[in-house]
Amino acid sequence: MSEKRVFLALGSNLGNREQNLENAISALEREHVRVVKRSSVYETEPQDVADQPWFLNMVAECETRCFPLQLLAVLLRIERDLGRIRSNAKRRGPRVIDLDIVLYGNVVMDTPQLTVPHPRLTERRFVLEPLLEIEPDLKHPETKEPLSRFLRAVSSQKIRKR
Ligand code: A4P
Ligand code: MG
Repeated sequence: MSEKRVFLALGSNLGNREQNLENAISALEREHVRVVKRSSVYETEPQDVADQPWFLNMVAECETRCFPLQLLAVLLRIERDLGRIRSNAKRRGPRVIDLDIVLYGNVVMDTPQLTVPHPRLTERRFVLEPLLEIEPDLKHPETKEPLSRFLRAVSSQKIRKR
């Protein structure tokens, strides 16, 4: 299988957030997910969750030979290795590291384990802004709309470049 271009969103709002992002990037490289571009790191107001510390978020453009579900398994393993604890009580709780597949080439899929593009991509400034920082002309693979079109609607969400 040829190399696929994927965009991953990284987030952390627990512990040494900066270090957690760095550790995740190093772990990806060890797993043959080659990071070709990385956005700035942004400090971002929590969305859709109450009473949580602000996040550090960034997006990494990567090349990999992993199929989508293989890539997801790699991400879940890295989250676990970096000390993310999953429990029902803590769903959507503060996390050491969250790794999401934002885009996987032009793949569109919706299965119980994995939805690509990420279903909340267009509603989240903390994903859109770093994504468009590294690839300003990206289009939604399903609708072909320029992703930049969605920025205006999320402009009230507070984020700042580090
Ligand atoms: N899953 C499905 N699609 C994907 C995908 N494209 N990428 C499944 C990654 N995973 C995907 O994820 C639960 C399951 O989603 C995975 O096991 C996988 O099978 P999770 O990371 O355990 O769940 P979560 O993150 O606690 O909940 P959820 O609903 O996925 O939340 P989100 O959407 O990830 O949001 N605010 C700021 N400022 N910055 C943030 O980073 N993050 C969240 C979490 C909320 N608010 C935030 C931030
Ligand atoms: Mg996640």
